[in-house]
Amino acid sequence: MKNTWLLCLMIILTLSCKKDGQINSENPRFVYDQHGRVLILHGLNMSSSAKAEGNPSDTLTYLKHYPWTTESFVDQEAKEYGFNAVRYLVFWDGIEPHKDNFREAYLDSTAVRIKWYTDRGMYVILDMHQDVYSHVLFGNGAPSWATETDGVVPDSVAPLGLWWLRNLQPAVVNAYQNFFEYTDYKVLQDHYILAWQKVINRFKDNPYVIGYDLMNEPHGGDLVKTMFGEFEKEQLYPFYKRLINGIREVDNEKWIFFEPRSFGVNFGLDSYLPKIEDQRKGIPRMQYAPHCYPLFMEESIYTSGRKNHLLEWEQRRKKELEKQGCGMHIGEFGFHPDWPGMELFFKDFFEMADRNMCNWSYWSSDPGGWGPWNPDLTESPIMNQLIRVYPRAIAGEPISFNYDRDAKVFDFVYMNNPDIDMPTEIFIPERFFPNGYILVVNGTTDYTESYDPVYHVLKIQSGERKQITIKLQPK
Ligand code: IDC
Repeated sequence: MKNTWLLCLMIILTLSCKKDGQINSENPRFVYDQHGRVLILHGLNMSSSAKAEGNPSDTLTYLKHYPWTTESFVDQEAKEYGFNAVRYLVFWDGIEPHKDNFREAYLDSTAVRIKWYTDRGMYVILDMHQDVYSHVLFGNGAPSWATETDGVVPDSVAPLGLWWLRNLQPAVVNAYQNFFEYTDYKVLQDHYILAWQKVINRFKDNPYVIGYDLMNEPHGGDLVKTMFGEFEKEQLYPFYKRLINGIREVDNEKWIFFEPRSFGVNFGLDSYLPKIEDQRKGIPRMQYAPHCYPLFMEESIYTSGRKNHLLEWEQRRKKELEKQGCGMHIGEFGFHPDWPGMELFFKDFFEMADRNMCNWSYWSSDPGGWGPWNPDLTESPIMNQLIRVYPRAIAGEPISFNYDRDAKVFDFVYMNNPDIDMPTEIFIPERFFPNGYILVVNGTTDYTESYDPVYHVLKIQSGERKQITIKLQPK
C-alpha cells in the first residue's frame, strides 16, 4: 500500500515537472524556450536613441520613443552577427503620458518593431527604462504628472557634465523618494504597475517576448539610504513584490528580470537586495539582471592591472546569485572603441560571461560612441568583439562553454536530454569561420548534425542521455 502511494506521488511529481518543459530544478538558473531548451541570450540594447530627455512637452516626448533601427538592421543582427536577443527599451511616459490615459498608438508602433525581432526567432526582453527618473528632470522614464519634486525646480546643468550625477540634485532626490516611499504618493507605483500590465497584455501571447526587466537601474534618491542598504531592503524590495504580484495577475509565463540598485553595484559594490520571490504558479522564472560598469570605465582605459575590478564585480554578483537562487543576465556593459585596452577588456569580460554561462545585452546599439556601428552605419570595431561562437539553445543542461577568440576555439560541455525533441544550436560566425568548421564530438556516437546557412547555426541532436563534449575550430 505504502509503495503504491509512493509510486503515485512520484508519477504526480514527474508529470508536474514535465509541464514546465522538463525542468526539474526548484530554482532554475537558466531561461528556457517553449521546448524546454536552455537559452543563452546574446544581444544589444535598443536603444538610447528612443529616449526623449529634458523635454518639457509630453507630446514631443512620446513621439520620440522609437529607436533608430530598421528591419534590415535587425535582419543583419539575427543572421550575420548571431544575436538571438534584444533588450528593448520602453518608457512609462510613452505608455501613460497623461494619468489614466494609456496610449495604444505607442504600443502599436512598438509592436511593429518587436515583430522585426520575433519574426526572426530573436527573444525580446522589454526594459522599462528610466535614467534620472523623468524627462522633466532632464532624464527619461516617468511622465510629468508622475514627477513629484515637492516644488523644487530641476537644475538644467549636470554636475561635472556627467549625466548620472544629476541623481544627486534635490529635485531628482525628491522625485525618487516620493515614488519609492509608497506613503503620500501610492498612486505613482500603482500606475507604474498598471502601465506594465498594459504592455504585458499587448505582448504576452508572443512566445519570443521572453520577459520583463522591471525597472532600469533603480535609484532611491537619498544617498545614505541607497549606500547603506535601506533603499534596497525597505523600499525596492516591497516595490518589486507589489510589481511582480501585478505582473503575475496578468501573465504567469514570462521571465522576470530584476536589477539591484544601480548606484555602487554597477561599479562592483555589494547589493543588499533581499531574495526576490517569483509569485507565479509553478517553478520560479527569475533572472538577476545587474549592470557591469566597473570603476575603470570612468578612467577611459582598461589594462590587465584593472582586471581585479572586474573580478570583484563578478565575486559579488556570484554571492548575490546564490542568495537569489537564479541565473544572471548582464543587462548593460560597454566600452568605447577608442579607449586603450579595448580588446583586452572584451577578452576579460567575455571570459567572465562564458564561465558564468550568463546572458548579456551590450550597451548599446546606438551608432557612434560605444556603439557597434559608426555614425555612418558602417561597423565599428566593437561589432567584431561582440560576435561570438556560443550555444544559443541547449537540449539539456550546459556544464561549461568558452570561446577563445584569439585561438578561434570553442569548447562546450553539456548533459544531453533526449526527451527534448529539438536540437542543440551553436552560432558559428562566418567571418571567423570563412571556410567552415571542424567539429569534434565526444561522449556520444548517436547524433545527427546539420547546418543552417542562413542563420549560421550548427544543430546537433542526440538520442542519448549523456554528457557530450564539443570542440569547434575553423577549417
Ligand atoms: C546613457 C546614454 C547617454 C545618455 C544617458 C542619460 O549612453 O547618451 O545621455 O544615458 O540618458 C546606464 C544607463 C543607460 C546609460 C548608460 C551609459 O542605464 O541609460 O546610457 N549607463 O552611460 N547606466 C550606467 C551607464
